[in-house]
Amino acid sequence: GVCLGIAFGHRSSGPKNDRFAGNFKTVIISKCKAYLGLNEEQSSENTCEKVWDAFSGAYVGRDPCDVPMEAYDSLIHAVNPKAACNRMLFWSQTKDIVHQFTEAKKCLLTLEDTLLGFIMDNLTWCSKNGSKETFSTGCPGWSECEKNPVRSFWNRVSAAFAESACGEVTVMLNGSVDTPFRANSIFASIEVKKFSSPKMRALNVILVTRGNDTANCENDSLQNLQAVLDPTLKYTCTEVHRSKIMDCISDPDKPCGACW
Ligand code: AVW
Repeated sequence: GVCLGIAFGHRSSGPKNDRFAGNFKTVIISKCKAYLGLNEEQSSENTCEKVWDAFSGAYVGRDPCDVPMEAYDSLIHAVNPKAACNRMLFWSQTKDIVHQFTEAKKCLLTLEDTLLGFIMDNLTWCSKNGSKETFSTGCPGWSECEKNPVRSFWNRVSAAFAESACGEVTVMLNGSVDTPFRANSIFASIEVKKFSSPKMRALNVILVTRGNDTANCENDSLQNLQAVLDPTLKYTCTEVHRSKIMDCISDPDKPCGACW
């Protein structure tokens, strides 16, 4: 099932749209079942069918540049994920390392380790005005139009994930770029705005560095982050060399607490 998902995840190649359409549902259902099988989460016989119905209902038959994030409201309500207090890991410009990390250590989890994030990660989809089909090629790119089905999905699930944030929250940011806290990232434009105390207590930034690096915890963009953050939240920032995290990932005996 998971392999099938990966096989259909590429945008540039793949079968023609009309042959793909029926398979996209199969990909979603099989990734959904694979996730539920691996994660002891309470679910019923028809959970994955409900996910498909709510998911496809958001964009099927609609113009691929006119799917607002609210279209996925009923999907969020259908799944209603439970928050993992003190274990939530946000990220921006650090996708590869965070997912290697959560794969190796179970102490923290990202949006892509939750049901909806897991199912849709690396997939592209859209429909057309008046169509009943799902296509996975010829869909608008991320920035081609704002209200495309993929971008609106990630905006909506990210908002829900951040809204549920509780206790101590971690974010891994990239210290090898000029602007680790990028204004039009999902983390800055959606997630940070949803963080609120007292449910959430603290935001702990892990700034991943690589020696002679461009950014440190004093970076201007991180000053902006502190300025826009709910002032009653505690804020910390720790610079951690990438190799220290990589060592931790490759050593199963190293507990999470030893990674930074
Ligand atoms: P990111 P975010 N063009 O690393 O904070 C194409 O900046 O946004 O992290 N694809 C894009 C673009 C773009 N301009 N911008 C974003 N993407 C896609 C959910 C692309 O697939 C989690 F909870 C890229 O790899 C994190 O805390 C991905 O979005 C947060 O949102 C991430 O861009 C990460 O989003």
